[in-house]
Amino acid sequence: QSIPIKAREAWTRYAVKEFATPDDLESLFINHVETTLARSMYNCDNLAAYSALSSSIRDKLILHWNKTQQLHTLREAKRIYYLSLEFLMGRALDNAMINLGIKELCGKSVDELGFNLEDVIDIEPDAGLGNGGLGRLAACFVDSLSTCNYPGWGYGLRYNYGIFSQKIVDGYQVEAPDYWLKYGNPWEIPRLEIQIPVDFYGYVTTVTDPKTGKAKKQWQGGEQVLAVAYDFPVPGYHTTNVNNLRLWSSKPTSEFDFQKFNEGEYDSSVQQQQRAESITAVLYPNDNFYQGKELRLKQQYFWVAASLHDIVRRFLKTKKKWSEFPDLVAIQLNDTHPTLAIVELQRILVDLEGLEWDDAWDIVTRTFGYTNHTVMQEALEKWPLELFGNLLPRHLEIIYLINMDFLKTVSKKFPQDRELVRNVSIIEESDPKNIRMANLAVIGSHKVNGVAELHSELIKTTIFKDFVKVFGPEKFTNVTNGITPRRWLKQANPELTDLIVSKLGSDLFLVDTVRMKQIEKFVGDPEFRKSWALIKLHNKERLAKLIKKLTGVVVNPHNLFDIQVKRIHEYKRQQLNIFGIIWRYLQIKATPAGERAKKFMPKVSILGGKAAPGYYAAKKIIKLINSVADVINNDKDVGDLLKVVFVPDYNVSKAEVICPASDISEHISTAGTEASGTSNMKFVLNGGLIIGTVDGANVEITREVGEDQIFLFGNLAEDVEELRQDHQMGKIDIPDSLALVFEEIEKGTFGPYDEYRSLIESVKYNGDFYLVSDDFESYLEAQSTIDKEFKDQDNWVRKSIICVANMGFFSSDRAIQEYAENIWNIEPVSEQV
Ligand code: IMP
Ligand code: B1N
Repeated sequence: QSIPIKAREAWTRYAVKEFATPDDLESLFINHVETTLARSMYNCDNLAAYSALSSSIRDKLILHWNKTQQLHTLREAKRIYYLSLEFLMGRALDNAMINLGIKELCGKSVDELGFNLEDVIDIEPDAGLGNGGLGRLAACFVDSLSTCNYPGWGYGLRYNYGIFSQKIVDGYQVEAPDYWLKYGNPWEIPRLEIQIPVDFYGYVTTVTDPKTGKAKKQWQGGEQVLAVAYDFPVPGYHTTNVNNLRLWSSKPTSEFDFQKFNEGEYDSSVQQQQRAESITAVLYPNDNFYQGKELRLKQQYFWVAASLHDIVRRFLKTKKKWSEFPDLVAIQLNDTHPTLAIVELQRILVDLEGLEWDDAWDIVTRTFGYTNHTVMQEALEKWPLELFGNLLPRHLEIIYLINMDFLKTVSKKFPQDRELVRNVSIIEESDPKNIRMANLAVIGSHKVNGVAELHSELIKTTIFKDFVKVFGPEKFTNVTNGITPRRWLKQANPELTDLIVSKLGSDLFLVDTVRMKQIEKFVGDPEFRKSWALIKLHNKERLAKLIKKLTGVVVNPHNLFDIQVKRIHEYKRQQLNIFGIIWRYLQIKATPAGERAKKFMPKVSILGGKAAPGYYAAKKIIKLINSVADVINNDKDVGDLLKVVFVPDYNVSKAEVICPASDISEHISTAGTEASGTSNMKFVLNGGLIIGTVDGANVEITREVGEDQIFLFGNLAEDVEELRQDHQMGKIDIPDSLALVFEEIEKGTFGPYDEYRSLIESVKYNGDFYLVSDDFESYLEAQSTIDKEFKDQDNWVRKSIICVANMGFFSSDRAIQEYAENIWNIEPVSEQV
């Protein structure tokens, strides 16, 4: 309901003004301390200061948010809705201050009021609503959508518990729950009035449509829960555009069962309530792995149903014809997790809105785009038909109909090819039968994209090769991932940012990153190189301090920092890294004490990352890393020549300290397995070089920065299949170096061998699926080249500068612009027009 015209003058007169000066901010801050928090200057700690500052900034964001949304609504601009089960946002305060351009102002005010801004920033818990790359990509994308003035919303789930926090106890990973909302969340706007009912289970009936007199299907749900909206404003940089991230929280329809309550059955009376609330209780902690749990499917439908309801409601307000839906709405599926949205929209259009099937399907396919993030078999979602049909009976019917239509056209086009038909079917005719979500996503979208060039080529020749035959290659495209330079350069590395600003004369390169190219011309300036090197040293000192605090290990910031931080996964091959470290250790030990200092580059190996709680091999890798660290760090023979550190509980805010501090970072997945990788981009953007395989975005990074700036090794993707087959036939060749490493582990140097037996045997006897034995020698060779090159510090700094200068391509702004132009067909909207 809007305000009558005659009252609007008063509204305008008393319109809320956003703070603009330190004075304004201080008064607002105190106001929040005294009223919002009900505290005073006598009991205001860092946490209260964080809440008050964040609430003050939130007020500003909300004003911008309102203006932005009004503008987009008024213009009837086409919006992109980015559906992702994960948004790994990290902290919001620092980022909000930077994007609004008020960090200095805030620093002054906070100081005046008796606080230190860095301490206040550090209080904030990470919003860890994601596992790794896929979730952080979604977070970078919403930042870029806002910065580039695109009308775009993210839709996700508001998990009460994000990704678990990792403790290391006796070298083992121990998981602790991450209750990130413990002290409330000043960044969210609860929309308690937006409550969308979502049905599960039940049955399908046939009813007569009163309008047409025709029979039609109707789903009668058996269990209902409510989806409550929580909005997170997403500010852009150098713009007042603020987009929205809407996260859904589940809640029961009626508080609890009164009948049971009155009958004295207190326990069972609250069961229904708990069932509803459990839907958004916790994020599934798997990365690149599919686990067919019913609760996960419930999460997916709950989120998809609420989001589509919201999107459709917003569209209906425009009073446009259904056929125009795709002109106002684009929906991007972040992996197959939201694929049910395709079915749900078809259901809304046919069952609820009464459209003809084919007209509805045309609208659906013009609306959706699908991004694939992995070709790993164990990550592909395949829901058992029974489980699916029980939870969503009408959706199963609709899937059958979609599949029937689709297979009919395929059979017509390829009458002889039974195998093709079998492969592209949504239903896997296995026992028990499965629903292949990737097939459904391809069939229901107008564009399918991979996330790096190599990966986008691979999906066309592997998992989707039959779909290329059916739809032609044009349906498949590439959008190489990117990262936001606001968080990953300006926020994480303020010193380097300032240096670049001082040379380029402005910070425009943070929104137009190809401008960074211009710093390449200062590579010959010794003063510039000196400043560059000094900043790297400062960043390494900052990390050394964090390492000391977290692990007690003292590392020398003048030594080579070699970093591998990412989820622990066999395909990412942390085992290759740790085997290499053991090799290096053995080499040091085998060298006479007097010659060691001359022969070895002093080095700090830093690893970090979480293993999925149920992933046995990954947990063994963590244990091995910690045991090896223990032995090496306490070996007097080694001293400063080699230190090994496992950083516990790797997360976004730690990444912001770690990424600027590398000399070398490791991106060493088996070729063809890492779809893109995005931390590779973060490290290079901060002036670290890379050791890597010819995989994912490493390929394009090499093209941009030049082969001399990267240390590539290992077999190529095109050779992987054959090597695996050789292994299967018993042809496995363990090089002497690796055999030596294995012997040392077998000897018990790092604890009882039984602990690591499975890790070694998977290489020696179980087919070495990840090609550790094939790539080990060439890995060591690349490492030895790094040692040599790092000696020439000046030359190293030149390479570092050339890297940063040429990383402009990897901005998520560029990625978002490609999506906008080639997939979404949306335009930026700005007030100035
Ligand atoms: P929704 O589309 O109802 O979710 O509204 C999102 C936001 O867009 C609202 O909070 C308003 O700020 C804005 N908005 C929605 N409808 C209108 C309108 O008719 N005129 C101007 N702004 C609107
Ligand atoms: O997505 C990132 C890529 O940079 C990485 O290479 C890729 O591994 C990652 C199921 C996934 N792919 N698949 C997942 C995550 C959670 C889950 O439940 C799969 N994550 C990726 C961004 O494109």
